Amino acid sequence: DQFGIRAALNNLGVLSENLGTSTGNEWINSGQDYIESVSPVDGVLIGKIQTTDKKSYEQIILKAQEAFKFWRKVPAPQRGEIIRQIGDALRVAKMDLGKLVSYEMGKSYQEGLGEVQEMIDICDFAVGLSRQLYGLTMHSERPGHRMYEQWHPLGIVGIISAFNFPVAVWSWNSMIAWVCGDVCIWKPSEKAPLSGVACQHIVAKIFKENGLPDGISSLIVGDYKVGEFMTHDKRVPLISATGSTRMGKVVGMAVASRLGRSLLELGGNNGIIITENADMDIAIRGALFGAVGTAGQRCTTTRRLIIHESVYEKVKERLISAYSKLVIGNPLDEKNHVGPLIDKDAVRKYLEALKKVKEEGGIEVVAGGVIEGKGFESGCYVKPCVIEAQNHFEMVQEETFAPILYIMKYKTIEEAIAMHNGVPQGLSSAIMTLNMREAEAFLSTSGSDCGIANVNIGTSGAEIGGAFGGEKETGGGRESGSDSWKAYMRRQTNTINYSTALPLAQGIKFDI
Ligand code: UN1
Repeated sequence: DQFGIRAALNNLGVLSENLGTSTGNEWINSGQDYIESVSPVDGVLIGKIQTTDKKSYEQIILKAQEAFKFWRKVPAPQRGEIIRQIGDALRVAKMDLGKLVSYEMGKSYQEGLGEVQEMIDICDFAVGLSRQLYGLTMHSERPGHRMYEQWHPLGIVGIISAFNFPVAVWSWNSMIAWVCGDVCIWKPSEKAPLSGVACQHIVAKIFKENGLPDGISSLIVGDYKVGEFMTHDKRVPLISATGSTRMGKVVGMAVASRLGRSLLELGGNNGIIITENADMDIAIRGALFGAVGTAGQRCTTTRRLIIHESVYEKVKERLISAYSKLVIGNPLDEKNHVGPLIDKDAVRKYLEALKKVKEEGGIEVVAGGVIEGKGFESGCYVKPCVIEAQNHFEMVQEETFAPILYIMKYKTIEEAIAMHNGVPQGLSSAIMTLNMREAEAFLSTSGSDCGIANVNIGTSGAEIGGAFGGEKETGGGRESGSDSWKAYMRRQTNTINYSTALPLAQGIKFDI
C-alpha cells in the first residue's frame, strides 16, 4: 500500500460499516442487496455497500420532510455558518478524500485534490451567498402599495451524481441548496459509492455537533432504480441530475410528468477552435489537458479540435509529440499523467467508438488501444488517441466518455463556428486566438452556442464562481456559482397595500 490508501479509507471511516442508506447520524439497515466498489486502478474490491430499498427510502423521505420544517426556519446566515464548518472539515480531509476519489474512480491524485478544492471553494461561495439570496423590489402602479419578491426554500432536493466527479458536483448542489434552506437526498453514482459514504460522514458530523436534526443530508445508494424512487416522487420538488443525455431524458421526462423541476447537467461534445492567430504553446497545452485529463471522462473534456488549415499540420505534429510524452499508469503515482477508465464497460465503448469512427473514414494519428501487462491488470487502462475526422461523422456527433480527440480542418472563422456548433450538445467551448475580431465573434450572439465559452483557455477546469451547465442536449441546467442558487428556491411576489383604499391594478373599476 505504497500510496497510503488503507490509511485514507480508515480516516474517512468508509470501511467501518457497509451500510449505504443514511439520514445523517443514523445508518439504516436496508436489506440484502449490495453493490461493489471495485477500483479501476488495480481491480481490487474496495468495499461492498448495501443498496437502498423502497422501505428504507420511505424512512429517508419522512426524516427529510421533518428536517425541512426545522431547517427552513434557521436564518440563512446561520445555515451559512454550518457550511463554513463543513468547508473547514473538508480542508482537514482534503488529502484523504482526494486519495479515495483517485482510487475509487481513477483520476489522478492531483485531480482528486482539485476536486476536493472545488468543494471547499463552493463552501466559501455558499457562506457568502447565505447573507445574500437577494430578491428585487419594484414600484407598484397603485398608490400606497409596495411590491417586492422574496425567495423561499423549495423542500427536498434530490441529487443524482455521476462517477466522474463523485464528490464535487454533489457539493455544488448540496452546499447551495442547504444555504437556501432545502434539505438534500443524494444518490451518488453506483460506480463511486464510497466517495458518497465518506462525504456523508463528514457532513453528518458537523450537523450533529451543531445539534441539528437528522435528515438535512441523506444518502441513498443503488443504480437507476433507486434514482427512480426520487424522480417519481412528488415529495421531491427538485431533481438535480448529472450524467449522460440518455439518462437525462429519462429523468427529465419522469420529473416533468409530475410537473416537478429538474436541473440537468448532461453530455458535452466540447470543441476548441485553433485559429492561425493562436499562441501555439497555450493552444497545445489547453487542448492536451482538456482531452486527456480525467482520461477523457469529464463532461467538459475536449473532444474536437477545429484547426485552421494553415496551421493544421503544425498542430498535428505538436499533438503527436505531446501525446508521445504522456505517461499512463496508476493515477496515485504522481509521475503518471493519465489513469484508467472507470470500468471495463467504458473500455468496451472506447474500443467500439474507435472501430466505428475508422469505418466512417477516421484516420488514427495517435493510435489507441488497451494497455496490458504489469500495473495494468484491472484492464481499464487505454491509450489516449487522436483521430483525423469529419464533424458530421456519427461518432464525432456523439460523446464517448474516453480520451479520443477528433481533429478537423477549417478555412474561414464562420465555417469554424458553424462546425463547432454543429453537434447536438452544448456544454463547453473555446477559441485559441490573439485576434480580437475572432475572439469577439466566437463570444457574440452568432458565436458559440454553449453554456461555457472561453478564450485562450481549454474547455475543462471551470471555476465554481460561474454558472456551470450547457444548452441543447446538455440539458439547460445551471449549477454552482453566479445566480444558480435560484433553481433551489421558489420565488414569491408580494404586494402590500398600506393605503385606506383598494384600487385595482390596470385601473379596473369595480364599484358596488
Ligand atoms: C463534470 O465533468 O461533470 O469544469 C464537471 C470542469 C470541472 C467540473 C467538471 N470543474 O472540468
